Amino acid sequence: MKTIYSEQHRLRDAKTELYGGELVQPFERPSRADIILKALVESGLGEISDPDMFSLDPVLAVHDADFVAFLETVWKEWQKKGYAGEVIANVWPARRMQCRVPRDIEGKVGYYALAAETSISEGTWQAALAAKDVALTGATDLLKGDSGIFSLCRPPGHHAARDMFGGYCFLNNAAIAAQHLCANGAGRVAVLDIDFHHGNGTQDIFYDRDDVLFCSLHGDPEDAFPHFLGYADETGSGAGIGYNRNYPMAPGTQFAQWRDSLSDALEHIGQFSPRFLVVSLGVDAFENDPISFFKLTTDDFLTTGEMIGSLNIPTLFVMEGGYDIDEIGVNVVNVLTGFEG
Ligand code: SP5
Ligand code: ZN
Repeated sequence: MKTIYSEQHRLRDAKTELYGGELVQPFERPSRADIILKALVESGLGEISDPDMFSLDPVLAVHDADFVAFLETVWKEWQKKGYAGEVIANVWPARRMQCRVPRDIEGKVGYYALAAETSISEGTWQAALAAKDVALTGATDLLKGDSGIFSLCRPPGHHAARDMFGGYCFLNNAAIAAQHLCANGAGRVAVLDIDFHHGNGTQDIFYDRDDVLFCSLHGDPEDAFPHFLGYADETGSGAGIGYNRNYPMAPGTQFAQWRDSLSDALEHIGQFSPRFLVVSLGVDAFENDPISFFKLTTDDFLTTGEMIGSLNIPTLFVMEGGYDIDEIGVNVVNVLTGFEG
């Protein structure tokens, strides 16, 4: 399987994450991609290619133009204010307040943020642009006839909604790729999200559509980030009713139960019979992940890849989360190897 990878991911190197009331080194850091790349090379899974460059058009097909303009300019605007630190949201349009975009940059940050843990740093926008190129290059390869591609995106994307960043995500790489496949392949696309966290951004983007099926396996929002989306009764709206499926699971969930959810999701995807499958590939369901509570083992990721591969649908794997740096490489390689086998 071919991997698409860009060195530009290094430009996303924030110094701060708000965690437990402290500013800590972010869990989502450049070494994650280094370890994955190293494991891929050692596995001999396939060639590693640079991405092609794409315009903003495929981004604007899923994100609002004012949000994209905000991401592009926020660092400069923040600098202009003379702040010494990174961009962190500290106010929101909460219940019964005005949902208008304010003029002031601090107000804008709160308007477009869905969480405060994600600082915006110098270079974040450039890295996010490269990550969407990595995803779109993979999608283009699928359109050319490849049966499986790995887009090693960083920063991740699945929490980024039409007009919100957060959860370490800025542009929704998987949604941008899925929309590009829809627009150019003239067919239906399924998105399967196996990251530990609910793919709230992807759900938001496709919620009212019947040409994109979204299925997400994740920690119950009662107990896990993003807390305010991802319940089982969220099934879609309008034409999209029945085309959104959530599988929230409890703290301590082991593979026996997780694989039942995966089987159910794969059965629905099979019935939907999409032309392409996009997998939001997070490996934070791993037992040793520092911020998650599922108990999947390294071997379970191999089985997961095999199960996805048994669908026999051309598949784009898009990298999302996974924070146990030591094992992130082998866990990712296992999913891809299982898929190939
Ligand atoms: C792409 C992705 O995986 N984003 C995840 C963002 C999670 N950010 C909030 C983390 C809050 C962690 N609280 C967990 C406490 C564990 N003891
Ligand atoms: Zn995650």
